[in-house]
Amino acid sequence: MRKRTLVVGSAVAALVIASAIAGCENSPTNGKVEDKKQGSGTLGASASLQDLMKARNLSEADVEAALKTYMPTGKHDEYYIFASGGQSGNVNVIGVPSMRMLKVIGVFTPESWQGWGFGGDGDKVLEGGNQGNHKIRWADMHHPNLSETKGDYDGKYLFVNDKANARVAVIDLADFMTKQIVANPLAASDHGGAFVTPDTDYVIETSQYPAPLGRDYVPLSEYKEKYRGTAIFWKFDRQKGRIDVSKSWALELPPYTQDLADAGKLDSDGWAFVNSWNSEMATGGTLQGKPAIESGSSQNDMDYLHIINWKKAEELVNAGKTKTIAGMRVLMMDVSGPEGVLALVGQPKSPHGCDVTPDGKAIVVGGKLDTHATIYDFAKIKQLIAEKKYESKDPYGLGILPFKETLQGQVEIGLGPLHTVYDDKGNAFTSVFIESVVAKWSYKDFKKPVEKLKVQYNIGHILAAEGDTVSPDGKYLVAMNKMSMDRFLPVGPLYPQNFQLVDLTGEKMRLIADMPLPNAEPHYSQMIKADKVKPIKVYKPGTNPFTGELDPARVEGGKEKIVRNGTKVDVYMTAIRSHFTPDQIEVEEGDDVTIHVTSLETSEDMTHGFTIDLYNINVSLEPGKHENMSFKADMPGTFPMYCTEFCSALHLEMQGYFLVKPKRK
Ligand code: K7E
Ligand code: CUA
Repeated sequence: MRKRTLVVGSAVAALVIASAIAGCENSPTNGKVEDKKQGSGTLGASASLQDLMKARNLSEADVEAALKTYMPTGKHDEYYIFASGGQSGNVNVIGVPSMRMLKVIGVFTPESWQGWGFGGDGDKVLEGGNQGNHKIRWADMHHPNLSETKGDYDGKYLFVNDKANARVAVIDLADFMTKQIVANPLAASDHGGAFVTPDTDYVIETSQYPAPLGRDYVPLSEYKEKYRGTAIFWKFDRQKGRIDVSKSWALELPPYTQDLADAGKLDSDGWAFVNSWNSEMATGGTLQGKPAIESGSSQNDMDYLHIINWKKAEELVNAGKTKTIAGMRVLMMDVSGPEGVLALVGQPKSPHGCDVTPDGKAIVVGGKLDTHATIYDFAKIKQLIAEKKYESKDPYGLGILPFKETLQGQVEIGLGPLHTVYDDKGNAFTSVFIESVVAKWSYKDFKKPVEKLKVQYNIGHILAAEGDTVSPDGKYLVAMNKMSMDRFLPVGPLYPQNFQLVDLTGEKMRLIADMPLPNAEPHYSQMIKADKVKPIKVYKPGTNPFTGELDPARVEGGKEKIVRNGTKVDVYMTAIRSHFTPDQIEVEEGDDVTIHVTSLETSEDMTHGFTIDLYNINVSLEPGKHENMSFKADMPGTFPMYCTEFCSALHLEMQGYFLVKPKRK
């Protein structure tokens, strides 16, 4: 007890020293001795640190946590978190250790500040995510994944999945903008994505709820025969920074509900692993007196881990051993099974999480209804498959490996282990949902958890600094909690989620900050060293961010014009403090209008916006950016158009008129 007081006491001493130093540098009374004697630093003339702690009811541990997370103005965080925005469909960018929100990247859902989805070129990206003729403008985002080089984050791209509508998006970290959305033509929902292979050759997306491939109507009575899972390997073209749909392919999977996926690395490079539940193939039917899927899918003691040799699958695909379904080349189970490209091994009851260790030698799987983390030995799996040592086959002819012979071990973790991340010292950190703890254990010697840290409350995913790469940093971990209960001011029955930052530098894990997530349920997130991400500050004048090139319709100062061709009107416009040129546009009802606007600004953080009242047109014009907005002038009347960003003292004056003359009757 005494010792502890001493240890944390030293943190307070550090704060006193730190504040005294700050006082010397900044205070106008610099150098005055009596100032330092009071020990007040910049904390205020009357309050000493002890008084302040008393007044705010802070313990020494609180002060130490504050010291570890406080970011003085102008100083930058050490890490970025790229967090799934869950049902918001967008990505949250957060700084660590301050846990300050830095950006919300518009991805699947229109984001009005960024002018994302309101008439500009971003609409074309959103269109890419339509499923058939269905325009989808939201997502249930689960797993963001940063691009990797040799198994390490390279800070170039971010990939995210949409569980509800089976889509994957590509975000370029040069400007933190979404560049592409691809729609899965085979599956109706996804979950095991978006996970990248160690050099980002592929972005993996595996389905969640089985459905006929291509989503045709098939009655549920034919579930076993016609419903399927799938794994798409989206080919990523790094040069172009886009997924190349034509070079992408898929695997047919059995209709066990595939859950999470991870790509192998180092020793297991060339392989991928997908866990699943519902080997029972339950389909519910509660009105007919059948058990709900919840219990129907929890009958068997074992479900299946899917093991995919994707390097070999790629060869078979290139050799034309595929069937084309909904435009996608699919390697069917009657080829992949006998070729040993797809094999199964048992997994204890209702598994969740599927996390390859940093050395690539093992795969760790949690069990929602099991108390263990199960650690599979990749070398053993590979050997058994090479020797075709299957203990049995599933109804689809897929070989099932002998469970016990694939294991490195199992570790008793607690109630409801889910996901696992790693540090740089051979430790694994597993989120334990029911018990609401982070369990720390060694994946080298499978010791019982060496430590458990209570978190508030009911942790889902877990993330650590570069904690799923070949070289984790340790240092920080975040518990991504599903419930916040009493942690924050009440805001009605829908509570924020709670990110809790954990300091890993000491001997024990230490909770040092809470952050409410008010815009949806984040599932996974990743944390990358900030200096690996190198965003641009301004665009080269006339750049279209969606092509990355100078736009053919870009406008130079002095070349603004309005061109009419029949009922087609093209407006070539520029924006610069504090006016649009032209600032009067008159068209006729029914005209097809395109406004091409280039920001002529070249200085950092000098953003304009452009909107036309009532026309649902709104774009953001960062310096140098070019946008094209096409719409039908179907609403006659008088519409002010203006800049939506407070850009200068005369920002309010940055306006004009868009007039639509009614058709003569
Ligand atoms: Cu929420 Cu990764 Cu979709 Cu677990 S998943 S928590
Ligand atoms: Cu431009 Cu306000």
